Amino acid sequence: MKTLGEFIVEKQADYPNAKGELTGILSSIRLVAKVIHRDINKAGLTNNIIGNAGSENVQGETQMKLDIFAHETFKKALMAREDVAGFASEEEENFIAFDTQRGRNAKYVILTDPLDGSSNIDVNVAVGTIFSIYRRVSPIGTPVTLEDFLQPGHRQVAAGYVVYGSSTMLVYTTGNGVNGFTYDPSLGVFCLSHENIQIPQTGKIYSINEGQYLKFPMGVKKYIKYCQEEDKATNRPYTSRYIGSLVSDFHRNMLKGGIYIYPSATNYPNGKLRLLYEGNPMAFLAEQAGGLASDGFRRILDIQPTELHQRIPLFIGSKQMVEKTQDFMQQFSGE
Ligand code: P6P
Repeated sequence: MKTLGEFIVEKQADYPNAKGELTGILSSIRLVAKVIHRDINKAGLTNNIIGNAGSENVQGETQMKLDIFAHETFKKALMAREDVAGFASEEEENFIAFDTQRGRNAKYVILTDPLDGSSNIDVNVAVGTIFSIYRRVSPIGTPVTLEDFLQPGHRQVAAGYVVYGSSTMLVYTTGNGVNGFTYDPSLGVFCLSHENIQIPQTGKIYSINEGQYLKFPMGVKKYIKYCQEEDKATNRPYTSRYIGSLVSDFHRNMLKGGIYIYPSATNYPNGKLRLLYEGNPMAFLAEQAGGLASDGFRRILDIQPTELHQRIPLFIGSKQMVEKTQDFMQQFSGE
């Protein structure tokens, strides 16, 4: 049994000039995952941390108490080690520069959705934490700038998620494949349980909120009907699974194959999900596992961000399934 800590140190040896900062960041994330795991698993017992906080985030979405708790936990863990120069979160309008001497001299910035799918907590459905790490582009020794966060996804140095489900798992990549670690609360360690995850090239599961069907572009409507047609040669009709939690739907598709789609819609002209701390990290993981992520036309990782919280349509999962959606989007574009 190999622990996450042993794995990180072992892999650091692959980067001779590494000074351990990325290792330090991953250790902070490991701690954050343990703390959030602990409190999510008590959510039903201690009412002071479930339900909404009576506030809204930058997107105008109601913040759940655990959203804010997860965000504050992440911020404190990063500030304690100062291995990052800056931090951006779904729960905070602007990025945070760690403007101390150690912070200014740090090489990396991190972006996170501290608790994705949090509206599901009160009904005991799995939720997740998503993170994305870049090397800063502004000069070392100065406070970070917005430019450090608005980098295309192909420049990520690491990305991952924690899924707080029937078990808590941390899944991440540093650009050399994807590995999954399952948390053993009795020992307080994450153990390597899913080495070198490879997403099947095709699958039988599609995840989309079909209740919004009438609002979707024609290409998406045509693809949904394609999934439902009878065709044994291509294993159709597919199975529809939609948990309402990106991390959970994506994690299942990573292991079993499948596609998750949150397209543009008349009520979400640019989609609902955010490019920087949902689309990009999941796209990095998908491609590292042999899958693909697109906005329906372009590779997610090639998109040049313009705003910290910008939204993006997301088609992500098994490579052949994402490519099929791109064919439909191309064929029916403009309809
Ligand atoms: P809808 C959760 O709010 C989230 O960002 C994803 O985790 C999830 O897949 C999606 O939104 C659900 O959105 O509009 O289908 O309820």
